[in-house]
Amino acid sequence: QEKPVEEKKSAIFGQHIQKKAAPLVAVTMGSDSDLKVLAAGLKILDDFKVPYEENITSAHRTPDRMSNFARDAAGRGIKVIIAAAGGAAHLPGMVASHTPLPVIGIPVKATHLDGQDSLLSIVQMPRGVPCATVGINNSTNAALLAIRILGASMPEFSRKMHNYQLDMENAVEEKAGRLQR
Ligand code: RP5
Repeated sequence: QEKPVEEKKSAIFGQHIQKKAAPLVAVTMGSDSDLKVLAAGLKILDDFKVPYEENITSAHRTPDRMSNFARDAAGRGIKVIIAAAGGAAHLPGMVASHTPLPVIGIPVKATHLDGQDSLLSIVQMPRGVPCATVGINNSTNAALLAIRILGASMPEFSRKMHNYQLDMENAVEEKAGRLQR
C-alpha cells in the first residue's frame, strides 16, 4: 500500500529523494480478519494524506506485543491510535491503558452477536481510562475523528476536514435540489 511521501533534496547528491513521512496515526487490529472492515477508514487516511502505520496486535493472542506497541507509540511520534477488534474486543481499551495518546476503538462485527458484543466491550470503559468508540464497523468515522484530533494542532488537517464537510454538504444540497425539480 502506498504511503504519503515527502520530497527532500539530498545535500550530497543534489537529487530529489523521496522519504516516507513519519506516521502520525497507528492503526492496529486484533486479527487480519478485521482488515476488510478497516479498508474504508484506511482509504480516508490515504485521501487526506495522513501518514499512518498498520499492524496486528491481539490483546489475547499476543498480549506482550500489544503492550509493547501501545507503550512505544507516543515516543515514536504517533498522535492517535485507532484499534479495531471483534468479539471480546479488549484491544482498544487495553491499548488505552498503556498509553496517554487518544485511542479510537472500532467495534467489529465478528461473531454471532452482530457486533453488539464488540461495541459493549469497547464502550464500557472504567472511569479514568477513556476510549472513544465509533459505530459498529464504522472505520470511516474512526479515521475522520483521528484527522479531527490531528487538526486541533495541525492546521493543514483542520483545513482539509473543513473542505470535506463542505463537499458533503454540497452533495446533499445537490441531491435535494434534484428532488425538488
Ligand atoms: C478478535 O477476534 C479480532 O479482532 C477479530 O475481530 C475476531 C476474530 O478473529 P479471527 O478468529 O478471525 O482471527 O480478536
